[in-house]
Amino acid sequence: MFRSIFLAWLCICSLSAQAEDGYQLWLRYEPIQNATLIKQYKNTIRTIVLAGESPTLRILQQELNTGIKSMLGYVPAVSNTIGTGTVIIAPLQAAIVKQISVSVAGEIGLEGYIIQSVKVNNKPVVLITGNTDVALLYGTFHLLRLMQTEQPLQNLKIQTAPRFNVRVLNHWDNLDGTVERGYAGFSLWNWHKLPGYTDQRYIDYARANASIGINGTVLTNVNANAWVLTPAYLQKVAALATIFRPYGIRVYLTARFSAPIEIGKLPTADPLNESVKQWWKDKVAEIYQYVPDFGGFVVKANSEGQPGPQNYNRTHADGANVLADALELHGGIVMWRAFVYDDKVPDDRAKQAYTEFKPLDGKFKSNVIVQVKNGPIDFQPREPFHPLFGAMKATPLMMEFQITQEYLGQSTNLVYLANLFKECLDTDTHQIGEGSTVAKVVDGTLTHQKLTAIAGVANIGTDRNWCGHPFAQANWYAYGRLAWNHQLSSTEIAEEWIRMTYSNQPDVVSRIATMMNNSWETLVNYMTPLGLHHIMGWSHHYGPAPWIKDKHRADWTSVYYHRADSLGIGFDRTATGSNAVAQYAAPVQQIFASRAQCPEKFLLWFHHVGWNEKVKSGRTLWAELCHRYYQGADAVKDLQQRWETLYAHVDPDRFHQVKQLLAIQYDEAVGWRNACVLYFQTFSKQPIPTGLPAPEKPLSYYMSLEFPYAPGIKPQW
Ligand code: BDP
Repeated sequence: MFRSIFLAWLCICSLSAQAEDGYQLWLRYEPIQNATLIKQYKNTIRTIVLAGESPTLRILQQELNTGIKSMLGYVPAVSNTIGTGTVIIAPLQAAIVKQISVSVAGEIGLEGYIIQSVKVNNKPVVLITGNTDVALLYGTFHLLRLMQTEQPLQNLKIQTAPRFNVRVLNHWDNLDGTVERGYAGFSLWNWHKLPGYTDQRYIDYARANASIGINGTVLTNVNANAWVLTPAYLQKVAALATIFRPYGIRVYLTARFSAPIEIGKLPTADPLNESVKQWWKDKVAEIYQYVPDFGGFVVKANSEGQPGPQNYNRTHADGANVLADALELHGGIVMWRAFVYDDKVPDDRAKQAYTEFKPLDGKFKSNVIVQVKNGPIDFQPREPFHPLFGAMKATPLMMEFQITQEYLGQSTNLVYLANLFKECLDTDTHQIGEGSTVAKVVDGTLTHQKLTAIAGVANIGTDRNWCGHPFAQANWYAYGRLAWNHQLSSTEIAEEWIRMTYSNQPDVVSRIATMMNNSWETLVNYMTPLGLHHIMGWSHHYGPAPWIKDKHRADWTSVYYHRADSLGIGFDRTATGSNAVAQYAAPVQQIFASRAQCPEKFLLWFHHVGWNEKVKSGRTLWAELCHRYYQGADAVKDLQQRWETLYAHVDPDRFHQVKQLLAIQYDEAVGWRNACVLYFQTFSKQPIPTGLPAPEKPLSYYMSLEFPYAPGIKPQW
């Protein structure tokens, strides 16, 4: 009897209480708890005066209604008269704004906005203004964010404009619905049901992106399929573009370089061939028929087996310029990737992009931007910045970060990537004297570039919570916020996100922020400490596999990168080795090349270090390596303990999800630690330092592990 009453009660509860499934992301608009703020907000937002009418403004109004209803319990009335507590939302050119004395400092462009507390007829009002409706939408999201994070709405004087013109997500989504390096389910784009059926998810996706200022989406994988450029697909692409447009989001596609052959039936894709040129012109004109504000192409050419201009003995510039020519007429751009390397080239992989692209500086058309990964190898847990940043002074370069955690624990590890993004952006390239940070290179200020862009490889899929791991949402969020303003600190961003996603309680915010802030360094320690890189599982990149060797491509093996031998470990990239350091500006070169000055986080990236050489801690390299691995795994235990203290402060659904994932992460961290320490021990021939517990299983056990279910693997049963 008692049991059935209890079950009935459970059922009612689960029906009435909305499950915290993560779908709302950071747009949860939880009711405000602080009584003083409730009063202040209610006084500040009584009515709305909205100048104009457009799909974007309708979205804006809807968002405001949803947010305020949910946070404060009412829908502000829309009015034509201005009184105390009016929020005026109107473009700078509107008559109503011209009457108000708004101070605009410098340019705010088409997307920047102003939020100001002003007086109109002596009545205190809040003004949100900008040059376009999308700017007003961004401003509205900002106002809502201030409330979500419980900030005062008094004396507002905000003016902000994005640091990059183009702020895109790169979806590595295949036309068959799979996602290359996707760990959150399948592709959002349902090519089968489009264009007739447009999923609510597309709208929610656009809304989430607009809330953080992302203004472009590259729908398809860089390993491109030419079919997306055919009319059958273009009408589907057009349906998505129509949904995204009022949110200020443009659609881009990846262009397969051999498309003129594959879908154009031409005998060649040689970029200097007249029929090929014409084919691209016609194709681009056709795309614009479907999508009048099409953003342009992303191209991966002559890399990892993709076709490209070099198949015809032409340069990357020749290739990019043909597409750029076709797009120029319509205002589109080409994002041409510098992620190129070839195992037939006998040089250090870390050097190849620079070697190929640096001589092409100044040879690209003005609507081409070269897309460079943050580091010279490939989205490793930690890399030094890519030497191309600052080196191509006459070419706009854009940043490519990977938000999806291909090499950083996929969707089982809690890793906050803003710290990684910031470390790279804040590094000084010294290319035009001191202060030439990577951020200044890519935001165009260093070399006065007009076209600026940033890309993040998306971590989004059909999983209910979008990103797989509840904390992976923070990486999407942080990417967007940094794309808008790279000067925000990673802590600031984490705290904003926590307040919107979990709680505004200061001690909860600080406890979760501490977990997030330590998470990246922790992962680096248990995976690739001291500058190690690319020692993960073959092809799926899951789990440790420093033993990989003798494969058809040396540059895809682990031994190529760690170079462990009886004397020591690490890749000598100084003048006695591959001399990759020479690709950096002199002051940076000097530091990286010096065994004493090289930051320890990059030690084994640049140096082959003897097992018994001393490092900064006073330990030998071998002892330090072991300590780092153990420290990393122990720090995951610490993350688990910290999460336990949040039990009463986090909803049960997400609490248990994260708890389970942290337990998996701990096992994985211990696995990494044991496998790597035991494997490197076969070279160092030294015991694991006293005090560190010996791995419970022998190396052979870790080497025998297989992961047929690792994401992206096609199992052979
Ligand atoms: C590598 C990924 C591969 C991508 C490639 C790229 O493993 O799937 O195609 O990057 O960025 O890290 O093109």
